[in-house]
This record gives sequence, structure tokens and C-alpha cells, in this order.
Amino acid sequence: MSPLPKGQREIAAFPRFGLGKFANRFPVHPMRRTLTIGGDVAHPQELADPFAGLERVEQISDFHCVTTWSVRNVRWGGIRFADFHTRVIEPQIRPDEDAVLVVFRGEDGFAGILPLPDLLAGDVLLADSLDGQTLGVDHGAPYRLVAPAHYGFKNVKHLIAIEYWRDARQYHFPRPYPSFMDHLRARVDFEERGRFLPVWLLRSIYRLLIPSTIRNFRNSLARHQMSKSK
Ligand SMILES: Nc1nc2c(c(=O)[nH]1)N[C@H]1C(S)=C(S)[C@@H](COP(=O)(O)O)O[C@H]1N2
Ligand SMILES: [Mo]
Repeated sequence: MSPLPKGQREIAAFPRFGLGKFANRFPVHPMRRTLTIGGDVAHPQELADPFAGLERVEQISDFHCVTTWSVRNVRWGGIRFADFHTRVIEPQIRPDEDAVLVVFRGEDGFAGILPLPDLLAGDVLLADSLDGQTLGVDHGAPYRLVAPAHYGFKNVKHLIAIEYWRDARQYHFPRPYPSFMDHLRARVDFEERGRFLPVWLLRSIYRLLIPSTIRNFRNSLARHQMSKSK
């Protein structure tokens, strides 16, 4: 097996994870697939079934969180973002030619941004299944972005909107988290873990936060499931 990217360590199970603020936030309508496409585009639209008519693919890829944990061989199912972009977005929504900064918004208020060329890579998916099962609320129901070359925080869950912008003014890293945690591309192979701070420092700060974050997200999910089953 190929070695993990620099600074990463394998963990056995795929945890639910993120910034603390989002631990207790879950989609109100985890099965509703409606996706709003907007930004600097000619025809903003709400797509009722964004996967309709596109080829379904399966892909096995590793998942790397910026805090240094990685899971190997995650099996995703969904559609290729490049397919969606060229067959649905370009002809129907018509983004401005220079609107190449793409913002992804989750129903929980989380957001991420990536440059369009990164999103057109063959391994970038909109995924609605994990290990052959419908994606659950833990990993991003109804569907999420999967961009394996970029750290976990670019892989936005619970997608409700995608926006194409000419500049990044409409995007900000989830507040109140400090902007040193953000990076436009966050490529795993280049250890683009953040900004301003040296990468060894980011690594060691983040590493300390892993166990408590996993616990926090696991407990929140358990409480959420309890309240649903009542
Ligand atoms: N909507 C949403 N997307 C999100 C997050 C989140 O809290 N909300 N957390 C991000 C972070 S930091 C990581 S590491 C991955 C974790 O994905 P997982 O919960 O499926 O492990 O989701 C990313 N996408
Ligand atoms: Mo993360």
C-alpha cells in the first residue's frame, strides 16, 4: 500500500468530525435533494434532482483530515463533479467565464471554497452513498462533496447550495474560527493545512484536538438519534 501523505496517521474507523460548532447541527431534511445553484451566473436555479441523467460512479479513495487523521479505502458512490459541471451547470446555469471560485454550502451552515480547476479532477464527486449504503447524517446526507486531494474541510457535507463567483468576497471561513485555519486549496500533497502559521505548529495543535472532537461529534450524533427515535 502506498504511504500516507506527510504528517498523516491512519485511524481504523471513519469518524464523524468537524469544527466544534457543527457537532450539534444536523440537516432538517436529510433526504431532500434540492440544490440551489447561484453566484455570478446567467440563470440561477433550484435543481430538484441534481443527479438526474448523469452516470453513476463508484470510487475508493483515502480521506485525510487536516488534523492529521486519515482513513483508507473509503468507498463512495455518486456522480463526478466534472460531469455535473459540464452537462448541467454550463448549459443550464451558465456561470460567467471568470467565475471560477466555487462555494459549497451545507445545511448546517458550514461552507467551503475551491477553485474550479481543482473540482474538475476525475476523483471529485458529489457522493450520496458510502460503502454501498445511502449516505447517513453522520457522513453528509443527502450528499456531500468528495475531493480526496484536498483536506477533509473542503469535503462539505449536507449540500444545499453551490455558487460560482468571480472573487471570494461572498465566502468566509465559518465564524468565529480563526482564518489561519483556512486555505483556498488545502491540497494534501502540499500540506496546505492553513495560513500564516508554520505547518509543524498546525499539525501539533490539531493533533491534540482529535480525541475530544471525535468524542464530541459521536455524543452529539447519539443524542440526535435518541431524539429522533422518541
Ligand atoms: N456540512 C459540513 N461539512 C463538513 C463539516 C461540517 O462540520 N459540516 N466538517 C468538515 C471537516 S473538518 C471534516 S474533517 C469532514 C469530516 O467528514 P466526516 O464527518 O464524514 O468524517 O467534513 C467536512 N465537511
Ligand atoms: Mo477536518
